[in-house]
Amino acid sequence: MTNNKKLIEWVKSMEQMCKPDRVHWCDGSQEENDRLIKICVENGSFKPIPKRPNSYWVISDPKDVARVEDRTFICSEKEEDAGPTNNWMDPKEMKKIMSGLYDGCMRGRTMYVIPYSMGPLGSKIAQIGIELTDSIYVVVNMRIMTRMGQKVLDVLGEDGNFVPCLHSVGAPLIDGKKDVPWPCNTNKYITHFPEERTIWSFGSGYGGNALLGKKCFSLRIASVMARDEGWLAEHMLILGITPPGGQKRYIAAAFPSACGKTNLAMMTPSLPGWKVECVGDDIAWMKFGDDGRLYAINPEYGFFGVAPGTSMETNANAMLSMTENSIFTNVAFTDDSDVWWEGMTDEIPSHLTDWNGNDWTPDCGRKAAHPNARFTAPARQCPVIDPAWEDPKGVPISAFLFGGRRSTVVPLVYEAYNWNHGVYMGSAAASETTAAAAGAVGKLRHDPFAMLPFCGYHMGDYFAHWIQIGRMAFPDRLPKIFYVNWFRKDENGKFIWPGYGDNIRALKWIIERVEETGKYKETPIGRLPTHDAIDTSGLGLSPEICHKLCEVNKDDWLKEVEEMRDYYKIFGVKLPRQLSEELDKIEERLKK
Ligand code: TSX
Ligand code: MN
Repeated sequence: MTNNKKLIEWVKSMEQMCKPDRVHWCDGSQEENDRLIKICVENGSFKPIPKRPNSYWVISDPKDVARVEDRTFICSEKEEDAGPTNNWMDPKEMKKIMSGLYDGCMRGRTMYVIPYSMGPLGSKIAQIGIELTDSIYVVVNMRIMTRMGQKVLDVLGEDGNFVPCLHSVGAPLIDGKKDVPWPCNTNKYITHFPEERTIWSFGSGYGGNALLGKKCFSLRIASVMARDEGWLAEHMLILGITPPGGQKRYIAAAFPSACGKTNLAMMTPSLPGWKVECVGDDIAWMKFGDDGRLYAINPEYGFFGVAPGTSMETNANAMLSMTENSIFTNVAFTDDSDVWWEGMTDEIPSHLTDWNGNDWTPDCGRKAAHPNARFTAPARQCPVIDPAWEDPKGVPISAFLFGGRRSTVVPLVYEAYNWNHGVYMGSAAASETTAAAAGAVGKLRHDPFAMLPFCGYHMGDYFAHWIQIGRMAFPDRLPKIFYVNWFRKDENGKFIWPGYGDNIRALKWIIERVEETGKYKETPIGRLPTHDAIDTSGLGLSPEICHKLCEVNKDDWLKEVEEMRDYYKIFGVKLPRQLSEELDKIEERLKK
């Protein structure tokens, strides 16, 4: 129930365009959820997983398994506002094309109205969205990933503002056509109208294409809001660290894909007495508090994590988060009715039903789970969820981390000299490609701030916004900025850093730097830990390895500088001069 005129009018006009048989306003109740899931179980698209109460196995259309970056558009009024790293189309032209596709697209289906809040209800940092969708899969996933239902309409009130989000799988049921388990359309559009703060998505039912609160709203549209309003919407995990007997600190970290962001967000530290707690694993919204510090909320309510590679060894807390009330998409199904994926157990089942619904045996030469298979799990079920994760004022951030997957050159951890140098580090984030991504393995891919596919405007303007944030606060109130690399290898291609829970050793130095006690040496690229400053007790690392992890090779870094200079060219005149100056300074220091 709502008296919000703008909302009622918008739903009416979208209904006129999409022509569903029915419109259902979601209240978010358990009964509603049970009823929707019952429909999916009866039509065969969801399969219950008896070992995991209220959990379901879903397999998608094999052609609808991931975000579609080449079909993702930023439809700003001016092309230059989308920038060189986004696809652009004129908003009027895009609306015309998509209105044609949306015309009657929900025939034979129900249009669900999903009121949702990104962030704790009523928080000053939170925002409200309304997603219209013809997919029950989307409704039940949104109920895990966001705070959803009537309580959101209550907060919205009569004249509250919301981001309108229209979603259709683009598969009307006409002339008695029978439904399929995963309806979708080969013609896909994921579009954003930044000036209007509106999202239109067509043709896909999967994750980031369809759960519009996540990448579309919380990153692409929110990044535009944040630029205009002086805050930050970032692709960052948030975690709390408590040293033995010490003060708790919060850090936020951005990494490109395949760096183990979710694993870091809920890691089990290997150093005795240290505690790590999770506020969020993917997105951070940050605003300045009255004390001049940056306060972060996790706008999400659940985890939508990559399943393959997740195990009790790599991420026990993620495994324990998905024991109930969870949805598994494109994983395999075991003969004793549980889920399975590559990397979940040492022992590989002798028979499975794979993510295509086919028989699978270890020797069949195919993967049992799709590499991008996902679990959707409520954040509250994480054993190390932070006590403040729902605090409406957010948590104060003491440090930002950037990073990437680098087998050479980049040390384990180093600190920026100042804010602008830290912004440089964020802009320089890059990762070597893994087998999980398409294309050549081991090639360096730039992904500044891990935001390349998620920034709703020109990346050069985004860098300038980060520089601007640094001028909005006293320097001593701003988070310190660090760059980390867990993925250094030796000559034989073996990882030299143990990673995972042992990353607490790098985080310990970061915390010590926040407290101004950590020992460091000044190098051309930033402050590096002195050779004895990283606690490597019990690791059995050789002195050569320790040295390699904390050294700067001038020749390698001069090449790195040239590479960055080249990369910066794509941003043209929009590259803030402060960043080319930081690059000049690094080069000067290297040549001294
Ligand atoms: O998530 C990872 N992290 C962060 C953990 C908190 N991964 C997995 C990346 C793919 C998602 C890592 N992989 C990390 C890491 O720190 N480090 C590595 C590389 C690595 C892999 C295996 C071992 C050591 C390092 N050791 C053995 O297998 C025994
Ligand atoms: Mn992400």
